[in-house]
Amino acid sequence: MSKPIYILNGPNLNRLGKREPEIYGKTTLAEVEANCRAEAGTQPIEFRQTNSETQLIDWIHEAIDNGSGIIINPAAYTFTSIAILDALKQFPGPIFELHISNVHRREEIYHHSLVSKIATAVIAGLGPNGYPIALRAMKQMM
Ligand code: DHK
Repeated sequence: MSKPIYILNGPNLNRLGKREPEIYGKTTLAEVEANCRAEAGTQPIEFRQTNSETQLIDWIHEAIDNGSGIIINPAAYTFTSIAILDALKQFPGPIFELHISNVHRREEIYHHSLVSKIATAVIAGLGPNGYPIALRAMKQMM
C-alpha cells in the first residue's frame, strides 16, 4: 500500500462555498474532498482542514513519517508562518502549494508566500479544480 498524499487546508477554508464566493467560488470543501477522492483512485489521501497553525504543523510532522507527498493550502498562514515553513523543510517528498485564487492578482498582503521558498510547485488561480489537478500532477510525479 503506497503512503498517502496529505492534502492540508488552513484557516477559513472550512467556510468554502459561503466565504467570499466571488473569489473562492461556491464549491464546498466537502465537494473538493469528494473530487480529490475521485481523482485519487487507489492512491491513498489524507484530506484535512484546520483553523489552527499548531494543528497544521502537527499534520506536516505526521506526513514526514507517513506521507508520500503534501498538497497544502495554508491560506493566510502562507504569508505569515515561519513555523509552517520550518516544518515543511523537513518533508522529504514533493510539496505543492495550492491557492484557489490567483494570490498575485490580489492585495499586496497576499503577494509574498513563505511556503513558496520550499514548494516543489505552486498552483494558484484554478479555483477549486486546482485540488484534483494538483493531485493528478503529484501522482504522475511519483
Ligand atoms: C485562501 C485564503 O484563505 C487566503 O488567505 C489566501 C487562499 C488565498 C486561496 O486562494 O485558496 O490568501
